[in-house]
Amino acid sequence: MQNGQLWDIFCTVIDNHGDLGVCWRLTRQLRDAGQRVRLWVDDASALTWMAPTAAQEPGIEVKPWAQASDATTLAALPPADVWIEAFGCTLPEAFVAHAVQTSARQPVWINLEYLSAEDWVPRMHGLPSPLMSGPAKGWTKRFFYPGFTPDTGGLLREYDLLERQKTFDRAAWRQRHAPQLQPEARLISLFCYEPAALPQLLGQLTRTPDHLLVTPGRPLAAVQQALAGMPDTGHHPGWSALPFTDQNGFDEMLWACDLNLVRGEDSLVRALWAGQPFVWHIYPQEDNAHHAKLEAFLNWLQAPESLRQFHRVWNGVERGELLTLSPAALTDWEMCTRTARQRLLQQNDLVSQLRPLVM
Ligand code: TRH
Repeated sequence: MQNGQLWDIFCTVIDNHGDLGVCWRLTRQLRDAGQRVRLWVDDASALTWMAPTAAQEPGIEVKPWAQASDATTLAALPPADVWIEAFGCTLPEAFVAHAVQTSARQPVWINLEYLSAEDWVPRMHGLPSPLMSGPAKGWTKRFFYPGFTPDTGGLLREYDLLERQKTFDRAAWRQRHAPQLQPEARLISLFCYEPAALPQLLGQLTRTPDHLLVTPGRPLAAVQQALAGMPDTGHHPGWSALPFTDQNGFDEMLWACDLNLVRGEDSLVRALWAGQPFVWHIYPQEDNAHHAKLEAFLNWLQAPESLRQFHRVWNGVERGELLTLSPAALTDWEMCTRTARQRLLQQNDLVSQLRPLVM
């Protein structure tokens, strides 16, 4: 029975899956911490695979965005204690106006921002932002920045993550998803956009027994396109396509693989929790703002030079040869991930940092 506070999380899906992916993880983790959550989303279609049980989850209601402007819905809606405005999505004006007219005091209003390791993040985290116009003029929002250090909002981490990892049957997963894998071969997951160096990676894989597990959507399309453009040498990379899975299944893929090529925001965090070597394909921004963001992350990670170099070429920051995925490089990368994970495990997770703002 959930009798905690009531949270409204607002999410608009811009492109890709990260906005909803992060909001769904937050929703679930708040519920697991005894809270009640309404998730308002303008396009919930990805939940059919990311969280197929979403509609039946106790303590959680997934609501269509449009209903937040509907007068009949609003009149019957119990007021929330907290509003989370995810990633700068603007709350529907009618929803805000209704709350202003009917509530004695404003809910705690949190502006949840994107994840970054840049050094300005701790300075911005927690700052108030008074509203100067609109129906809620005079109310205040508060910035909440997730991050990698104790002076930020932390990272999403389930209370039972370590337990789930401990009981995970890695050998069975690998047998199920790559039954042909030779004992010396490495299993590599691919969740990316369209990395310029993808043909180079596929070229490397033609010379090894390694196997690439390709996630659906943009990664699969990118692999198919790269393969179509490769010269026919008679050697082919070992790869297979995975279907969409739910978030727990996605995590398990990362735990099972020897190297994870991840992207965006949520899967980066999941790769850290997996503790396996990983490479991040950062979400590209028009003005190349992502270059500084990538460097800041690699600095925080204390990444060895080989990992930095691989990242720069993989992300198109530098042209050149993609470093060979040697066993020595992967051992270094694994050590680096494990150390970073250990540091993170000693810090408070995001939900534990959000809750006191509300109590
Ligand atoms: O999809 P993304 O590229 O999302 C991005 C980033 O969040 C970026 O910051 C944002 O600005 C942009 O979208 C709009 O990558 P991300 O963040 O890793 O989200 C993917 C989610 O999809 C993650 O929660 C894992 C989930 N997923 C599954 O649950 N099952 C699957 O089979 C796959 C492939 C993904």
